[in-house]
Amino acid sequence: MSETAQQQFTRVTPPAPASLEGVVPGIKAAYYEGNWDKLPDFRALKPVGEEILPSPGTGRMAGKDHYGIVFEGYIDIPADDIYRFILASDDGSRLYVNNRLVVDNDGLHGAREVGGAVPLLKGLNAIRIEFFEKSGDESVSLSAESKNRPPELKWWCILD
Ligand SMILES: [Ca+2]
Repeated sequence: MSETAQQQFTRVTPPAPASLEGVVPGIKAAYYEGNWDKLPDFRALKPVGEEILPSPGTGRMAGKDHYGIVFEGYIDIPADDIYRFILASDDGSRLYVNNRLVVDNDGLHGAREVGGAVPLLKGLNAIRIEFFEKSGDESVSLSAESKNRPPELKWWCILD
């Protein structure tokens, strides 16, 4: 565990986790179309479709060019701890945990992993991943590790 993560743990009060009530397995993927060189402001755009995926991935946009995906859901964290998330993508992506930016992997690039650490409480914690693909190869995935017990990433989301 890095020194930065230890310092963050002492400074940051982890937010209260959400409850399991009213959630279903999977993560919500909202699809967007556009030709970008970096992540757009998705909140100002209208999605062209939505579906629930077992975990973050290119879903129904696989093989296409010029698109973006916003993933929203929760992960079930097994114990209070500092978790290091590794966000891999081609092209750019960002990870927000409990509305806080944890990993910035934005820009045009081939498959690239960027990590970031955050203290989390046991239970459901909110995840938002923004991702875009310009052209060529494409991928997006998230993994996590911790000093004690690496979590299996089980995804949950709220149905509209
Ligand atoms: Ca690409």
